[in-house]
Amino acid sequence: MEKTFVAIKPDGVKRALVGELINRFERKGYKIIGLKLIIPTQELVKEHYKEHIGKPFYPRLLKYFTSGPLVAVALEGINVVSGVRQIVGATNPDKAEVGTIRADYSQVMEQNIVHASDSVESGLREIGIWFKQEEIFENWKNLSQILIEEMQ
Ligand code: FUP
Repeated sequence: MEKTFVAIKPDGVKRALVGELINRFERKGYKIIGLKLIIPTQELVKEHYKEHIGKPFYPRLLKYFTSGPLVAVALEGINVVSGVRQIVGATNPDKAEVGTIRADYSQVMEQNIVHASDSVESGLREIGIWFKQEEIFENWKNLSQILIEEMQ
């Protein structure tokens, strides 16, 4: 089963949108396998965004991510990486399709409210960065999984 990493960024937490945003993923049927509130260290964010080191927007990105608690979420589901990226929408909220989280809840790319892994490999890598092994709970089935299995 595919896994992905989502972060409700500090602006999402400050705007009291945590429940609303997590609900978007839960109602699709994705299973939460990891969930916590965390103020990341600069080192953690540097590891997470290592492909952006040296880019002009990087210092601001680092400041934004460490500016307050964020909610780290690990999700599991069928094609969950691309499915979550669809729900989240394009990086720039101006370009994001109406109905996606970034289009509906944000105005600028620098505060685009959520992060979602962009590939299966990134998902596993990012879950490994943000969660300890004992913080991941995979060995249970949510209702969507049970219903999908019943049809097979
Ligand atoms: P995404 O995978 O959609 O989160 O996008 P990227 O990995 O390309 O960018 C990571 C974060 O850097 C974005 F959420 C917003 C920020 N960013 C900027 O602030 N300016 C840019 O030009 C590109 C990205």
